Amino acid sequence: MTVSELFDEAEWMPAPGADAYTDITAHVSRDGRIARIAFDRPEVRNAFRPHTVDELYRALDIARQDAKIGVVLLTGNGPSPKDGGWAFCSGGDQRIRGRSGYQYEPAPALTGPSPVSEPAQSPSAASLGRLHILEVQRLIRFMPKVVIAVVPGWAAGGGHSLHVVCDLTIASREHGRFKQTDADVGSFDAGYGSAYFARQIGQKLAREVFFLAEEYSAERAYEMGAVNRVVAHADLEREAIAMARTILTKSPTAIRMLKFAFNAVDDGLVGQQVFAGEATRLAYGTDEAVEGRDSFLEKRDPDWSPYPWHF
Ligand code: S0N
Repeated sequence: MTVSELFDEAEWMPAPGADAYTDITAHVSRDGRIARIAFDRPEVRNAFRPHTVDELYRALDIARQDAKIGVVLLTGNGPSPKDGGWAFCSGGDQRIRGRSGYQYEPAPALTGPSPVSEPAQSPSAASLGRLHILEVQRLIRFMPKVVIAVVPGWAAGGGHSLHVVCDLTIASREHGRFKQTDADVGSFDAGYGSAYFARQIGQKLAREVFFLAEEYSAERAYEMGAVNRVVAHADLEREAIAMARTILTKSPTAIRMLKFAFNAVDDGLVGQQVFAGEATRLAYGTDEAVEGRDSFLEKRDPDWSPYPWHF
């Protein structure tokens, strides 16, 4: 079965555990250095339900922990078998939104209007509902790899927020569309989706995107500074892979430190913690830090004399 019309079989192999996914697909490039993770619900413009978010988190976390992978492509499969429409992601599945978030329901694919139902194993958790797409946002934000939003169609609502939180965005010229529908449906991403978005494109424009909820073409999103590149639809994944390959020619440490440096100013103490963790990891590699460890283990005073106070 074809994964997506833009998917090139020659580039990819299934990611570990990919067979078990129902709502996403997950692949790794044949050299193991790029991950491709895609929403796979094109019949609902790749809207996510809680089960989709669980799978997405798992696939992203597997990519995070794979030391060979340096770049993750996050995209949406398509086109829709119903009407040929394309989507990156249209946010939370409105059919299963309850009063306290998105309600769990059994994993098999949804068709038509779906009443809220509860999984056999945990009825009380199901009735509480969840908004754990925010955990996915944080994983993208804090993973020490570059995450590229590859937008073949609609990025709407919570799908728009996901593209905002990705490090880079590349969009289809013909089908890429951006729309922040949160206020139309009574939801609001008051974190990265809005406040951080305003840091990217400016306050006036960000408020316009949210308050008017109008549709923006890929070209317009590019002019606004919300998108890095706009390319021909047929070339979208090829161009995304080329972008990833360019990033992979760079120093992994430099890219990691840069990502967390860009993040830190907007992430407060958590941003400082993440950046500092990477700095500590670097420091552990020095002879000076090894002397500190060894002196403790050898029950002697440390000898810092070879290590200057830099100026
Ligand atoms: C994407 C839109 C603009 C596409 O319009 P188009 O091309 O005219 O297609 P449609 O005919 O409307 O859609 C085709 C079929 O797909 C179904 N569908 C589309 N989107 C959804 C959806 N989100 N949920 C369920 N079904 C969807 C349509 O119903 C149609 O089905 P059929 O063929 O059976 O009629 C347009 O579709 C649109 O506006 N979609 C809705 C976008 C939206 O409002 N999304 C939700 C926004 N809110 C969130 O995402 C909140 C998420 C969240 O959890 C959160 C929580 C806290 C803090 C932050 C967040 C966050 O991340 O935002």
